[in-house]
Amino acid sequence: IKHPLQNCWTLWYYESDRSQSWEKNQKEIASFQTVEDFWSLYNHIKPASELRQGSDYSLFKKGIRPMWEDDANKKGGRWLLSLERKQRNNELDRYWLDILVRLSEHSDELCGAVVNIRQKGDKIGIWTANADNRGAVMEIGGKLKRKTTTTSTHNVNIPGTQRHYGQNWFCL
Ligand code: M7G
Repeated sequence: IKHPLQNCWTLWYYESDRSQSWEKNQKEIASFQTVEDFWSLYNHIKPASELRQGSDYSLFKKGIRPMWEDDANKKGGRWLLSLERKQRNNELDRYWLDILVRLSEHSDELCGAVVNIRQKGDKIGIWTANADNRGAVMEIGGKLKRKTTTTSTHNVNIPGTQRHYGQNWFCL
């Protein structure tokens, strides 16, 4: 007997291809709804640290696209964990897996999580459902922070081109 999760989740993979729009480069890989199916998917794919630079994995509840335009994300925000370049070797995969297995703990308040593999430094984002629900947002951030060795928490308004993220995105 398999152990069901509270939600069905979908894994997406983004690979940069300049001939196509950002949205078209987001590819749905697979969905799962049990602990066992999560592990068989996880064991089958490359670890995030081995993806090509510029790629992302996103894990979102089934039916939510990993983009800010989706209705489920519009009112949300994100916690962002910015890693240093050297952390790709020994910490990135551990942080990402830890976040994946704990996503369902807050499933009402979370939409998903994203890992960006970038030359300038990898990032892990936790996308929350409603940035006005400050209590839930802070609780999620607190748990995330206790698990990782990052610097202090502060609000950010992401400037310039990323203004679409809105003012409700947080930085850890
Ligand atoms: P990123 O991949 O989140 O981070 O955003 P990066 O700057 O470290 O690479 C890069 C670009 O991808 C953005 O400036 C947007 O053009 C596009 N992009 C990223 N996200 C998350 C979205 C999204 O949710 N919707 C759309 N339409 N474009 C996005």
